[in-house]
Amino acid sequence: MFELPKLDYSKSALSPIMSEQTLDLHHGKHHQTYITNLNNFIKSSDYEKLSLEEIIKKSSTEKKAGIFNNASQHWNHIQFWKCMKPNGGGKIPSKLEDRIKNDFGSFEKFREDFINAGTTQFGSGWCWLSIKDDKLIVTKTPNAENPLINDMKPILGCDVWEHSYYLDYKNKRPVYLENFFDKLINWDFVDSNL
Ligand code: MN3
Repeated sequence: MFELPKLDYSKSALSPIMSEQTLDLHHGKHHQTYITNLNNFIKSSDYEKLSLEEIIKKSSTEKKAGIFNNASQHWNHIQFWKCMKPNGGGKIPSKLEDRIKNDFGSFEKFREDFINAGTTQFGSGWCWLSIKDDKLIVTKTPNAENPLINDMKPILGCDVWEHSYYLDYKNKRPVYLENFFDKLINWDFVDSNL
């Protein structure tokens, strides 16, 4: 049985960049619903004993959409909450900065690529910084999809489903992404995923 993880910060701690109301709904309702659905789907099946990552890969291969969508969204949100912290953004650890400069040319280029990926994801989905073949890469995915199924290791993800920003930013997804990037990202957590 999977359970809703506690946040490392209070629900008002990211305000006004991400409001308490958004976190209440997003963490307490949306994320909880994915977990409830996932638990119901895998109950008494051969998925029940697997780890979350194993469930994601197996359900993707077997095209079990109900299991995949809810398992992948559970993984995505666990990481998303950890990718943020109060007074985030700012200086990034030098090991991560060096790799970003090496693989994107500059930190600014990486920032632009990441925000652009989130902005251009048509409809619901995610934008990511992942490791693929030992290189950092920015991608976007639709709906619940996680880069894990394409042999990438996501180290930073941003939720661009409307439930993630509509209360705070209405239709202005790019403004949400800029604020997420500049004021919320927990770079120490991203660095720890390298
Ligand atoms: Mn979400």
